[in-house]
Amino acid sequence: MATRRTSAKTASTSNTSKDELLGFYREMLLIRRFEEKAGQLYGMGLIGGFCHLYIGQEAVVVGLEAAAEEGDKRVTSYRDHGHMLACGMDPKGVMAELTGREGGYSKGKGGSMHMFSKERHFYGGHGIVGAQVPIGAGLAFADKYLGNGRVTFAYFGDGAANQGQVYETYNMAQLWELPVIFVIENNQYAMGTAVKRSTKSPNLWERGAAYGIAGEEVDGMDVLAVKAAGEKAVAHCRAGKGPYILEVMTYRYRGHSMSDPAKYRSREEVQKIREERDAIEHVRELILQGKHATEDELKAVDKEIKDIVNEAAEFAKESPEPAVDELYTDIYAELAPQNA
Ligand SMILES: Cc1ncc(C[n+]2csc(CCOP(=O)(O)OP(=O)(O)O)c2C)c(N)n1
Ligand SMILES: [Mg+2]
Repeated sequence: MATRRTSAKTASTSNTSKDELLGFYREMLLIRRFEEKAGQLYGMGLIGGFCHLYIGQEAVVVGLEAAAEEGDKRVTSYRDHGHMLACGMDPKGVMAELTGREGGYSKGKGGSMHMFSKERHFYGGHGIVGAQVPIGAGLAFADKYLGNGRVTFAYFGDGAANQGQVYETYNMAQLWELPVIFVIENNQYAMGTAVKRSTKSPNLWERGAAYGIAGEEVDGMDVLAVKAAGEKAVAHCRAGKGPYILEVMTYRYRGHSMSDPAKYRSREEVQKIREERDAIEHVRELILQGKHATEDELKAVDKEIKDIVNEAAEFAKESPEPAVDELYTDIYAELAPQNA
């Protein structure tokens, strides 16, 4: 069994290019600005219910999407806006869903935690902690059955990693050698509970060893390291070697959800990570140091991203609320007649 710990602290920058670095910068910035805007719209009362922002964790999805190929699948928790943007879903449709409007991905009936895209192979958006993990294995089971070479990314948090269904899934996934990458987004907290208060064993990825599942820890604030680890995991799955676990060490800058007063950690703790470890700043420095772009060129990218996000917010505000008779649609699946 090949469990091993790679402190992929800083993946070599020699394996990257100007285009890739600028692409990472753009994609991570899109998520951050989108989430900041969602926070504003929430504050204005335009978004209701729960809203869990992804700010701070951008390098996780952007790095892993760079390792994915067309047709690969992804499924995640309620902290899902970043995953949707990173896999190519339209910011307008995501924002309109957040505001509960007809133009949203679930016609305004799902909200932040319940969006799907068949076209982009995004399977939600799940509010029940850990529930997406067996669903991820199910998606991978279908792909293995069809023999189509696809891989599923099943994302979950450090808190979810203590859920029983995760371990039942590990067992089945390894038994059936399913092409699923279990991505533990270890952002150090489950609501207000720090990992060290909930978890005795320090390395969550190592728990896969009990099932013979290979895995490793990854620096989730370094998008190049995440991509490199993702490529390794994808190659493992596509070679038919079964599941793989990536424990991606990251940090969320905002509260658990918009209603979190965040009394369980100090402002200094958050500030220190923002200043010293920020994934977007890291890529920005690599771009400037490598002279891949000037400050002015990066400012132009910032402006372009701001415009995309503003357009998404305008679209979300202008889109009408769903009609009342939409209450009765999309409840039951349309079943195809059997043996008719
Ligand atoms: C089965 C279940 N138990 C409890 C909750 C309430 N709850 C929502 S999020 C959360 C914390 C999960 O933390 P983690 O898995 O680390 O994900 P993060 O929010 O940090 O992304 C809890 C306990 C829930 N939604 N579902
Ligand atoms: Mg967490």
